[in-house]
Amino acid sequence: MTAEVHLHTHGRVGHVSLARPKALHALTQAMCEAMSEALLGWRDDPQIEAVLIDHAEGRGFCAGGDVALVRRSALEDGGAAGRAFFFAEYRLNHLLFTYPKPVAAFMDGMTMGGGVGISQPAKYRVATENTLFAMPEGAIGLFPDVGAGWYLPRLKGRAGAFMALTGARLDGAECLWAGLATHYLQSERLAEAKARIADRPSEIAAILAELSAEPPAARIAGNAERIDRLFASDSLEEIIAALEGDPSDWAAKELKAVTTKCPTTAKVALREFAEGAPRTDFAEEMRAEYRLAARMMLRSDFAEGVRAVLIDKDNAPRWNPAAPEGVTAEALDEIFAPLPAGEEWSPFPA
Ligand code: QUE
Repeated sequence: MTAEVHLHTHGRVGHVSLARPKALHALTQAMCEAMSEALLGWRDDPQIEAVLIDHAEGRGFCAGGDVALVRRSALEDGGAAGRAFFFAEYRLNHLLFTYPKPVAAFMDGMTMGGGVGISQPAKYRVATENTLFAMPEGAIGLFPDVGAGWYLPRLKGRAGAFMALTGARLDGAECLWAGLATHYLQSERLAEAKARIADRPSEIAAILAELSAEPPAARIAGNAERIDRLFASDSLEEIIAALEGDPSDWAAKELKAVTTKCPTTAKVALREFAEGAPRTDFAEEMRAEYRLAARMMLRSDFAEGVRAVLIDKDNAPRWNPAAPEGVTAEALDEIFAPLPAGEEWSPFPA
């Protein structure tokens, strides 16, 4: 057990509350395993009707995963500890995706990476005026994981490709517009919402609807047409050419966002989304993403990206390859290749 996640029941509701405030509740392996153990117990407990996921103290909701540990593992133990973390995290993601009881996730703050993986599989996804939602892995040379290859290509138009390639941060109103959130509440109503759900877990939908607020206008809606047009291709070079050819200030700003991120991350994301879009089995998605994680965590871009963003904070990563043209189809094939038998990801046994 770990003190970094609080696990309680209130009447007929299981409550998962992230409690690692010094790291903005970024997920560790111990947190993932403790959450999974509780969720498996509640799944099979007829006294439990629903589950709530939120953060306990300080700012929320969940900034990602334990990338410092993964980086250390890549440099010091060949990646074994990093793979063990992703294996446990993706099992939690899949358990939530297949959970037979309603889950409500409260994305009241930063919701990045690992936080996306534990909120998107929830039936009810609550955004607030504090929500900042992103898949920013291009900044650290990783790739959009935790099921992003399932969720993002299912968003309308090319919003998913736009988010992965630019690392765009969506606010709560934009999350509601995109379908990443199902409800928008003022954060001051969250305590009442959770208390009423704990009291009447069969009425989650009505409770959230009743406490919902009118969100402000979603800025991204005004850019949807050009997102769909300029990010239409599955080729990174074609997307960059389209942005270069557009005269708007918006395109110039997004071109800079795309071209300062890791080129290998961008090409992996576009292929990941193309392969993930037609899938019918989420376990297949997580098996594919685990292969990507096992390869991407060992590349020098990941050590360099975490150094630049989280360790030295100079925000000046030196990517290798540095340009899209340097990322070959052969290099991608190696990143996407199956793992040796016995090393592949698998979900919890049914
Ligand atoms: C891109 C990312 C991550 C990030 C910053 C990026 C990420 C992640 C964290 C993070 C932040 C605070 C912590 C922590 C991790 O930051 O995935 O442990 O305390 O986990 O620009 O992908």
